[in-house]
Amino acid sequence: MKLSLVAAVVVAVCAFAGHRFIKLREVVLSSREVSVKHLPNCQLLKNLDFGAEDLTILSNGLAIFSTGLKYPGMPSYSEDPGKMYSLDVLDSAADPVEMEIKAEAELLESFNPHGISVFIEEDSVYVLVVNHPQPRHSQVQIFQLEDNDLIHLKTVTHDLLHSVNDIIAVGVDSFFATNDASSPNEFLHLMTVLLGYPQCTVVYYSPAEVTVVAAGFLSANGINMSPDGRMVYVSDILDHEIVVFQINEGHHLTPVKVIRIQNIQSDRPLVTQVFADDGTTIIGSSVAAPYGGKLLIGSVYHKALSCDLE
Ligand SMILES: [Ca+2]
Ligand SMILES: [Ca+2]
Repeated sequence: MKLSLVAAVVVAVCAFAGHRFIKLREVVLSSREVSVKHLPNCQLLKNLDFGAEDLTILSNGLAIFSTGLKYPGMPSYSEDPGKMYSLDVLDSAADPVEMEIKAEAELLESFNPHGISVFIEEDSVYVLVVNHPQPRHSQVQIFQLEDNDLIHLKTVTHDLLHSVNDIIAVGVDSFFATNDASSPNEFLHLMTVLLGYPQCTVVYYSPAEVTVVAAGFLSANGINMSPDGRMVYVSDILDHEIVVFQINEGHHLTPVKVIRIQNIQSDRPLVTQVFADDGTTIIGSSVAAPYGGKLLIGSVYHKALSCDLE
């Protein structure tokens, strides 16, 4: 009797492990083959040699890049602190220019920028930057843009903002933020991924209120907002989906749609693929933004690319 119980437990554990193994292969897209699809006139952007994990383009055509991210488990080819660059997308002859950051030495020396977002109020442009001064430590730095300089205004930290990847600003110092790990403890987060137990969150932050507004992501990464400010889009990079949320009162998010990105290499993909590369031109792309017929593509630790959208 005891023996059959042990055998049943062993079979159940093996079945679960097998199921998780197959699921994990799906999560990491282990069997995917990338077929190259290029756009016309793609050019690597000068000066961006250590990644441009995130970028955003203002309505006047000024693109802002966060570069030089050092992230646990990812390659990094520069020991220097991260930098911010800008590029006038409307000037086809222009190259990205380093932005001068006016801040205390401590921030400059440990600057490790990740996701970025811009908020415009009257004539002032505010740039909000996720920063990791140490591994697995997150803060949001708020700057004001003046000419090509970033004037430091404020540092935001909070226990709920523990593994921030990206933000979307809704005020000078209020934003939605994604956590790409369920915990700053690497082991605990890894267990949630291995067990398929989605625990990552989206947090709303304002000086008056900080709250989890959406949860249940395996790894919440990019976040953006519809132009009318009513919808928020969150990409879950391990679940291969984009969840569309409606913003409700109190900034709570109600899911309205999940866009599963599947069959992306087939003739009938559910999303339109405009660019794909096998790593020959750009490795590990993390962000893309269109402007005036151009598409800018950034990467976690490699280069950045400017292409014509057909
Ligand atoms: Ca962003
Ligand atoms: Ca990201």
